[in-house]
Order: sequence, then C-alpha cells, then structure tokens
Amino acid sequence: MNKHLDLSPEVAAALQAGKPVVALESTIISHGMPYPQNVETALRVEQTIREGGAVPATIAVIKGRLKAGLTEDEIEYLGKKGTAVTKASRRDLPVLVARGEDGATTVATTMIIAALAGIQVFATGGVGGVHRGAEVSMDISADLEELARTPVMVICAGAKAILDLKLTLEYLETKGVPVIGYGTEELPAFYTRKSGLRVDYRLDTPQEVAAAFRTKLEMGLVGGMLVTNPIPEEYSMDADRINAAINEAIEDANRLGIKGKEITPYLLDRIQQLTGGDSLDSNIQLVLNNARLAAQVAKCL
Ligand code: PSU
Ligand code: MN
Repeated sequence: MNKHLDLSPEVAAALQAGKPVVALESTIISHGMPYPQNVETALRVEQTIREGGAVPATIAVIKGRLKAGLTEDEIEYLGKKGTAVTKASRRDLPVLVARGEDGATTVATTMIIAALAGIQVFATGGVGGVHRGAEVSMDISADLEELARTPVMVICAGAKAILDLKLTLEYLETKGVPVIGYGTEELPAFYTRKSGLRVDYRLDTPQEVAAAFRTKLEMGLVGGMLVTNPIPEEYSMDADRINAAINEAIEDANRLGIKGKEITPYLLDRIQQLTGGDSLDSNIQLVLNNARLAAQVAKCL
C-alpha cells in the first residue's frame, strides 16, 4: 500500500474480503453545499450506500494523509470548515501532503486516491469539465484528464450548464473516455434530465455498466469511464428557471473577475442563492440517486 495512504478499518476489511466499496468525494462537502446540509447529505449518502449493500469510502486529505474512509467527526470537520479547507485537485496533492495539511478532494483527486486504495466505483453529483469561454481562458477541469488516465468509474448526474457541455463531450471523446447514459441516450444536465446532447452509449442495468468497465480494464485500456445518471423526474428543475440562474451567476462571476479554482465553488453557491433552496434540494436528491446506482454497480463488479 502507498506510504501516504490510510484506509479506515471498515474500508480495509471490505477491500480485503472483496466486498463492494464505493468512493465519495469531499469537495462536494466543503465547497459544494452549505453547512449543515453538506454534512447531513454526506452522512445520508454513506447510509444509502450501506443500505445498497456496499461500503462507503469518503475520501479526503487530513493532516497530510490520503484517507479512504472518514469518521463522522472528520466529515463534520470538513463540512464546518467549508471553503477554508483547500480544494485539492491533482496539482495540489504534493505540497499539501508534504506539509501535512488538509485538502478536500475533487473528482480528480478522489479518483487518484480511490485507485491507490483499489476502489473502482465512485459516486458524486457533478463533474468538472470545459468551462464556457475556455477557448480564451483555457479553463478545463483536471477531472477530464483524470478520467483519461485513472481506472475509476465515476457515476454522476451529468455536468452543470455552468460548463460548455458540448466541448466537454468533445474533450472526453478525444481522450477516449466512454460517456454512458444510464437509461438514457441524452446527456443529463445535473438539475435537469435533458441537455440536447447525446451520450456515447445507453446502458440500462448495473450489470451492463459493470461489464463495460470490466471489459475496459481487461483490455488494458488506461483511464476511467463516466456514467451519467439523470436526476429523478420528481426532483428535476424547470430548465428555463435554472438556466436563467446559471447565466446570471456566470455574469456575476465575470463581473467580479473570479477565475481558476474559485470559479466552480462561486457558481455553485450563487446558483443556490438565486434559486432559494430549490437547487440544493435537487442537488441532494441526485447525489442520493447516484449513490444507489453506484452500490448496485459495485456489487456487480
Ligand atoms: N460540479 C458540481 N458540483 C461540485 C463540483 C463540480 O456540480 O461539487 C466540484 C467537484 O469536486 C469537481 C470540482 O471535481 O468541483 C471541479 O472543480 P474544477 O472545475 O476547479 O476542476
Ligand atoms: Mn478550472
């Protein structure tokens, strides 16, 4: 095992016994939702994975240790500290770990640590991607490069329209990352089930999803797989309303000159303000929905 990695006793025992384990990220806790809903959601997601017959492994960097499996106290700590915790993507890990600091892991770093631990399935809300205006800003999330190189399946609700979804799909195609629609031909857009864009393949059962990923590994093809699982109909938002909020949030960000790693957390927070609590409710429900699917897929693997 990597000298910087700590598995919780529960996660270590599950991996040892070949039981299904599902990785979870921590930037969604510190930077993705307000306190205390972030902590409540993180614990509910863990519970949902347990009910689905798998073991949850929430991932973070705590005092310079790469952690797979957090205690409730550690989740509470990250949730309370919020954006004061460093948002840690691939480039942040070396210095944070060397200095013994804390970091909330993005999709990219959660994949890295999951792979080090031997975990193949990871559930979250939304992934990073190619930002609107990236042809000038060159702002493309390191999540996409990670999907191209690290063998972990990421189950999400698609990507938010804060991104350029079309360019995000083009980038994933170039990098050879399969984009799967779970029960749909259309790429879901996080708060809504529709984006007007097509995924690469529609798969309808956890068995089919597991088989595609297993086959990728058997062939020795590097990288992961992106499974997009639409938000349940009853929790999906009105497209015009959410898109108006997204556009207003992006205008505000541009006016304030927010960029780099701050842009995604800023937009998430601003959208939550602009929609009252509604987008937060949807966000919580789609994460729970992804956790349920991830537990099923992990059992099939
Ligand atoms: N998109 C969301 N919710 C999130 C994130 C993205 O809808 O919480 C977080 C994830 O942790 C993701 C990260 O990995 O933001 C991407 O940040 P960046 O674009 O700076 O790579
Ligand atoms: Mn970025």
